[in-house]
Amino acid sequence: MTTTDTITVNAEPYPFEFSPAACALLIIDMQRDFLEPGGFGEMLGNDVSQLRRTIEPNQRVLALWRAKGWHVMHTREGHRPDLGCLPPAKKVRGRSATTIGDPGPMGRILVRGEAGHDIIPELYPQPGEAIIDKPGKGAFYATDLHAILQNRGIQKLIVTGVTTEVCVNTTVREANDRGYDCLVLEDCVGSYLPDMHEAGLKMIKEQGGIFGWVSHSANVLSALA
Ligand code: TIU
Repeated sequence: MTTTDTITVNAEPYPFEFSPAACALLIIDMQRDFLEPGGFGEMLGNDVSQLRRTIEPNQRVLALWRAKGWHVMHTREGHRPDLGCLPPAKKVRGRSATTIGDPGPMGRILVRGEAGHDIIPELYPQPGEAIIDKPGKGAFYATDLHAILQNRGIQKLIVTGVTTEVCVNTTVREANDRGYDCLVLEDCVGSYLPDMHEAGLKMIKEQGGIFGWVSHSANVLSALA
């Protein structure tokens, strides 16, 4: 198999085709503050086990992409230490006593450079894998993701990470409007809220794949076997 060969993955609403040279694995916000017990997510009362079930399947897909030498990119949601890129509306939303920028269980919450903001060790980026720091839910807003993808000739994205209905969904919608085809792997994305996870996947694949495709990591692995 060469990087220009076309690979077909069984998916909904119909098979997803990609050539590895023009496709990136985009792992969304697998950050300690969202996933680890004792982090910001759990502090807000969320069940982090719903996100932690995505770690192993992500490790399998990531290991494969690395072994092949294909494009891997990671994102992190967070803000400058001076909070200059934190909209006041985002700071106060939720009326929580402790919010973004405040001291949290793993450093200042969602602030770049803090321990909780970083990616979990299980999926830690390797040199050469782009890390996109984003202030919003979508990975395209106020980042150089689109420029990097264009410069590398990437047209298709395999999207994993958290959470299904928030940062994954927003990123897939942003990508779709910019002309990218996205395949979301249902076992590699997760939400604190199982019903929102299901709804988030449905929204992507309904209406003929209105925002993209949905499949399972096992289908990607078998397509490459
Ligand atoms: N990464 C991401 O999805 N950020 C969130 O705030 N997600 C929630 O589900 N809250």
